Amino acid sequence: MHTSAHVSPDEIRKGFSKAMSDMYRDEVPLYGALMTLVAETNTQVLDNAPGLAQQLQRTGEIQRLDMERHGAIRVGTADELATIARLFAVMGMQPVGYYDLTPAGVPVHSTAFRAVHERALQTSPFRVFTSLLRLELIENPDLRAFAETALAKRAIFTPGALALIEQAEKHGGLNATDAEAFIRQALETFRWHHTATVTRAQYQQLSDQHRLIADVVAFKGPHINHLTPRTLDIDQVQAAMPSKGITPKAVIEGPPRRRCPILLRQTSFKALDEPIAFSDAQGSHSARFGEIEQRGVALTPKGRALYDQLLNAARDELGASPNEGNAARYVQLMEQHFEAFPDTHVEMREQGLAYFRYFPTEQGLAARGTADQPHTLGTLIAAGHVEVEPLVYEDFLPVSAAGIFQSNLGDAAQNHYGVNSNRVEFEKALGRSTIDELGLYEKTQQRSIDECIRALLT
Ligand code: OOG
Ligand code: NI
Repeated sequence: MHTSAHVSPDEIRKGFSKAMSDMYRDEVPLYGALMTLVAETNTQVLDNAPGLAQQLQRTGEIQRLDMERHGAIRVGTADELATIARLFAVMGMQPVGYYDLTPAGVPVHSTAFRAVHERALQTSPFRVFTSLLRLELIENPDLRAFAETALAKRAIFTPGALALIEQAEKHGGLNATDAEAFIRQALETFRWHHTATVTRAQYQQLSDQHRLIADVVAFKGPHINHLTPRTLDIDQVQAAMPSKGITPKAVIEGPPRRRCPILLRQTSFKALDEPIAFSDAQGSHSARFGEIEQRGVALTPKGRALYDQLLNAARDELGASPNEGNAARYVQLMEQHFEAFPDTHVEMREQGLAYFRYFPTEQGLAARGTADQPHTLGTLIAAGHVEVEPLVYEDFLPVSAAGIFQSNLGDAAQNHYGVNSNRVEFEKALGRSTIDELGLYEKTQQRSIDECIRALLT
């Protein structure tokens, strides 16, 4: 355990998230424009919906909203993944969930590093969607060997970062000076490089195999490819983006617009081509894009099954991937199919579709120990002694993630890989197992129930 001389991992994560955001805003000015737009929209939404403000106040989300963001990186080898896991562990981030993107033609599998306890999430909800390239999917043996050699040669962590990771592991934490140095050193891994490690022809070969393969193999490190702020109204931001010179992708990924948001809705805009110095010539590469997201309530296995069923039905009926041409029809089909998903928190709770958090109210605390005080959760809620709030979804969605990847890879990249998802292989590379996100939601929900019982009934 870390001693009092150690900075809490949550504080390191908070500092790192801020440093990453500052670096990205300096490098990608559109990210700054997007942050401003999201902040303006969030203020407007909260002004117009006092109920929502109250809900987010109670769950603590209002305090974390401005610093809330996720990023994404892609690594090339098992070693890189295992070390990134150790680096994130210093900041209290653990691998949650397993996402297989190969069915959608993206040659990676992924996890999301994030804090796992509601108190830690409250200090900093920073997450990093981390993908491992599946080199075995390169068919051409020469190209595969070339990619393996190029990756084996690179060192994506600074010696300083590696030393501080070891120190944190050995001593159970870092003091303030070392934590600051760690943030600075760790940031280097995520920085953009204007130079590539390969020739322009080699880059082209890798890119012809898959744009993503070139993005990982041709560079010195796993540059952060987007940083996503959280908005309270994604449709409003999407509609306002063009007026700020930002062109969003055709459709918003995830569930349709609803009164009670569920899971996660996301949209992104394409990055510009950026000049790159290859080892023999000038060229360009585009990798960095922008994304926004709106988060809703986390779903139980039953709720998630219903979500997947309705999403698949709408997509099957569309008969093609959503794109510019069929966007309006897609939205219409999604709205139509999702009519089968209850759109009040009461129904979702009664039908066991979503997770919630329970909070004792003033009224409940005042009635503590009185003769007519209710004694079950249901009756406490009915009497207004306990308030129920949705538990926010902290994770990602594989179909949405594939859509985000694809929108930034261009139309050429539509391979279909006939391989199986391989969680075992991924976890072997990672050096540990991934955490089941549903168990985390279940525990947070239960802790809030226990706390109500403690505060009101014991
Ligand atoms: C990650 C794409 C997925 C999301 O929010 O679903 C993602 C990537 O492009 O590396 O970030
Ligand atoms: Ni993202």
